[in-house]
Amino acid sequence: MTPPMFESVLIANRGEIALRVIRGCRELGVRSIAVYSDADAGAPHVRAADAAVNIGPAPSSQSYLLGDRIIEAALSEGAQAIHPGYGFLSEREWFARAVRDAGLVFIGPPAEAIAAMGSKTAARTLAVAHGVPVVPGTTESIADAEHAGEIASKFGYPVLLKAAAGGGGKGMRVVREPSEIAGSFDAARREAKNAFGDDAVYLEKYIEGPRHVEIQIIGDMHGNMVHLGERECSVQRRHQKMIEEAPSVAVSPELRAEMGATAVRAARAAGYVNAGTCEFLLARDGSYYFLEMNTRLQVEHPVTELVTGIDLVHWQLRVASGEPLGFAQEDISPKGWAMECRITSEDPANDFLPSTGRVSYLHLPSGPGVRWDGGIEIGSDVSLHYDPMLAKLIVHAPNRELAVERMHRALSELVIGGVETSREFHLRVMEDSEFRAGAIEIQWLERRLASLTTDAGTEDGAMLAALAAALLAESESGVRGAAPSQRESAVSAWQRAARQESIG
Ligand code: MV4
Repeated sequence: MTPPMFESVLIANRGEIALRVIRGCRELGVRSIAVYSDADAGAPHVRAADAAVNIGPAPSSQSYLLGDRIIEAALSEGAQAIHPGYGFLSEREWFARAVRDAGLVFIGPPAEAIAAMGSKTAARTLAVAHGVPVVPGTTESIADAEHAGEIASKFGYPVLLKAAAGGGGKGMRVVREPSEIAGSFDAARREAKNAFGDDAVYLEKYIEGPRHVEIQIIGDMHGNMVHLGERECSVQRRHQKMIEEAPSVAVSPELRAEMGATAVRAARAAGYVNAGTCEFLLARDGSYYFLEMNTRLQVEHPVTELVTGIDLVHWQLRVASGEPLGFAQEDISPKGWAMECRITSEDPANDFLPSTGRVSYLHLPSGPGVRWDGGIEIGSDVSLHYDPMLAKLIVHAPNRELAVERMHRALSELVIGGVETSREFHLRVMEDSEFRAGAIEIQWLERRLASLTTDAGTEDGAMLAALAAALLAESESGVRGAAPSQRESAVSAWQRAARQESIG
């Protein structure tokens, strides 16, 4: 007997992810209840939902982070469950517990699983106990600088000091020489104390030039758990991912099966249910190491949905309501290639400075293999209250080369007026020879950034005139949107025109 689906679900989030979850609810016949801050009274997610509740002023500390108020809203609106999205309350153990204690279902893992993966050293210990490979290093925190020196010598330089309470790269320090260990240890401790209120620091061997590869898993309440393959997330800047893809050029079917089984083992060890992601470093020599587990639906989940055909939000709702998983491991294999660009209100020409303003114009890409998961519309106010991610542009194509070409085409259709965005930057990445060759690792973007953002002169008059001339020439020759080889000549026509303009 299949248990009934929820009648009504509250979505404790905003922006694109709130809309994504509302869409999933609607498709399953579930009534959706939005929450919103004063700043979001006119936001798209409020109108998209079947009902909406104001939860406070604009700052998220007075609205989207107020767990008790959100639970009250869920109870008063008759919801049976709360979907937290990502960020905000999604990985707070106390919130998952409070939702459960209020007699509601938290659409995510049990509070105990969030706790088990919350401390990085606890997660490492759990992994080791279950035969999941981790980077060589300590699991205990290090008492003093002298001890740090002894351990570093034992593992060999370079080493990486990490905050036990950390994650997301805060409080990390690379140490390349014995002379630096004492100073770095003290600094790492201070940083950890400031950032997390906990000065526990541990040490790992530093892996040079790895890829960030993560495995999506999903489990039900009946002991079934599968992995949905990997996502390649190496294109990041200051620990903010910018482009994600599935599959990864570095992962063979054999490695996928092995890392997938490893991720399922780690998740099972934590008593995991619902959707989650195990993060790994994939080293140049093909060895891989478990880093941490993200106990939520992630921003980049759509690339996995596109290559597996599995709707992760549907299955989050289904397994949370008690339904068993409707597919087994052997049913899952990635088809084609998916890629996602995070469209943020940041100015790449200005060191990715956040840009604010009102969206004055919006033209969305469409056509074959294009998906837009957005949270904005014309008239939306982009403020500094919330995350700068406005939307995700996702494409699906038969192979990576075609996915890159399709992403370039889709980005070139996209127009956002009123705020600076990362669109232009993404266009340049799609044209980059190293990116096109798949030669990416976690330091790639920061190394390549200068050449991707310089001669970004499209804003000066000469370049604009040149662009207009080139576009006119393209439209006359019908080359815009044509095959890659032809587009190459359009680019050089553009460059020729630009050069002539600057000479003339
Ligand atoms: C590492 C590493 C190299 N060696 N650990 C960064 C965030 C946190 N999740 C772990 N991180 C790293 N741990 C060892 N032993 C390099 C990183 C790292 C990184 C990892 C994933 C994605 C982006 C990154 C950017 C810089 C450093």
